[in-house]
Amino acid sequence: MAVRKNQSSLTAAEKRNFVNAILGLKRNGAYDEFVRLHNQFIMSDTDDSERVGHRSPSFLPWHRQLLIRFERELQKIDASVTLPYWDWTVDRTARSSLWASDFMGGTGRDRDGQVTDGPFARAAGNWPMNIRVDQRTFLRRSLGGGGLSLPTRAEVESVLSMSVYDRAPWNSDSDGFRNHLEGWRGVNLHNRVHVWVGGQMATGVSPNDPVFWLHHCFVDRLWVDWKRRHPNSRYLPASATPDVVDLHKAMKPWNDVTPADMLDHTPFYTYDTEA
Ligand code: CU1
Ligand code: CU1
Repeated sequence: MAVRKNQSSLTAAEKRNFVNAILGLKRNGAYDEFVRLHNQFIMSDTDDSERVGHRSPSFLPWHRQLLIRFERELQKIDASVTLPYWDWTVDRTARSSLWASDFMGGTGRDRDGQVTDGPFARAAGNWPMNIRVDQRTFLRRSLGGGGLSLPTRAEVESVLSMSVYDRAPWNSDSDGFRNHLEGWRGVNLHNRVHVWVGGQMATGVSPNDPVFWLHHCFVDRLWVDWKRRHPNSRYLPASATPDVVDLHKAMKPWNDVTPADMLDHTPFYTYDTEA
């Protein structure tokens, strides 16, 4: 069984294997297909029409399925690899080992945001931006730009304490666990981290930055934590609702995966510190 670990506890070899598997997917084209798919859904997910990946109850199961598929692709290259998670309540500065040159590489340079060290730097030659929203063909970041700070543990706790999964209008206005975690309301957890990293992470082509997977892995882990704290809470909506994915409706673009299929993660993977 695949065990997903905290990125800060990975050995040098585990980091190298993860990076090499990602570079392998970039070379064989599978990586960019994930970027394209993600951007396609960001562009079509809106508050007042069909929404699947974002601004909607299925934000969590949709990204869980995306991560499972990505992790499977990595494992085709190296069966030992699992997705690590980035606990941004703990590793909360640009000096974290997450951003060292043996892993994600660091922030971008002042002039144009270009990441200049690590395996995904332009100079390394292995990380062209093929699926992009502008002409810039290199990975960009501005860690902590704009004076933003990452969410704190207390802020995470305040969101985990919400017992209702989601509520009408089932979009970015909703008052419930999903929308506060996604970040359109309240303290803003998930969205804020995208903006804190900056560069491509603040756009629809955010998976161009490999830290996307570590960020979403932690968001997924928070959903696991929430479920354990609220054993009587359920995914909502439970029945057919216009424009959103109810418990038993398939999530595009996958015709055979519903939120109900994603509620229990343990057939697919577990987290290192689960009780
Ligand atoms: Cu997303
Ligand atoms: Cu995201």
